[in-house]
Amino acid sequence: MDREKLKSLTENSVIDKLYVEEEVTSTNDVAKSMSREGFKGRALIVSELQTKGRGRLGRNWSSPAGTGIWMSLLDTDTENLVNIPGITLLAGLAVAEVLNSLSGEECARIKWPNDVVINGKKVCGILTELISSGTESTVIIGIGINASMDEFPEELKDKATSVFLEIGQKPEREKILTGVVTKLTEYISAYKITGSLGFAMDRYHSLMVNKGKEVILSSANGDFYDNPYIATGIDEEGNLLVEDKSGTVHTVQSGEISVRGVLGYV
Ligand code: BT5
Repeated sequence: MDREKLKSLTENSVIDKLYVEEEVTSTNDVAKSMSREGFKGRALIVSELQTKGRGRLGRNWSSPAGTGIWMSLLDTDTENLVNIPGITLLAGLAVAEVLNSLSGEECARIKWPNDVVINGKKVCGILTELISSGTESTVIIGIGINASMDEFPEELKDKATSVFLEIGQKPEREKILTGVVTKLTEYISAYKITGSLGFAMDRYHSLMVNKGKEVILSSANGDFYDNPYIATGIDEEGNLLVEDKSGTVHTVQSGEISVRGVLGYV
């Protein structure tokens, strides 16, 4: 990552601090340490390689060197942040919009709650974490975007893709990163002011890949519900709305449930 090409982020006060690293365990871990050491403000940590990239629920995030955008945005100004899952949705929206403006088409879609997909495969995953100590808290938004890899390890082949494989150009990672961080910080400001996702709802719904589709819900402890449901959209807090066979609408929170399509991942 070329630090020079990212300097507009600090010059335009989108962020207060920029850390460009060669190798870290996880950019979210670096952000956590900074928060514990008393950092105040908004910082971006980006690394060429993560040796222990993390997904949700302790899952692994493959983060090979030089081919992806592995980043965390840390924000200690959380007083007016009503709802952390909403931030994940805004991050997905920002990534999908930036990838679509790069490709000139609406090919990138959001799979609620934390994936961005192109042609049914995952190009980006998001891990939002909240660190609290006493009355202070910090939100850490970890975003992984597969940028220029031309192949994936066996276990990810069917599920993962990259901007290069789908859009056909080796993207300038700094350009995507600058676009995503600029958009995301604007969205977070709007979210803090309005206290709701209302301002982003129409755009979110137009890019939501599972809207109007049959979905299968499953919980972490293996309980299954009355599947399949129809995903009808999100509410202003970012919960998923699903309709069961009798037409009753249920509200699903992101922490408690996995969602997949009837025929597979999407
Ligand atoms: C996620 O978790 O999708 C969140 C991923 C967040 C990664 C970023 S990178 C910067 C920051 N630092 C971190 O340590 N993490 C964040 P989840 O929904 O649990 O999905 C994880 C699953 O995605 C894995 O179990 C694999 O099946 C799959 N996977 C792993 N690596 C992938 C990759 N590079 N591309 C696509 N899918 C991947």
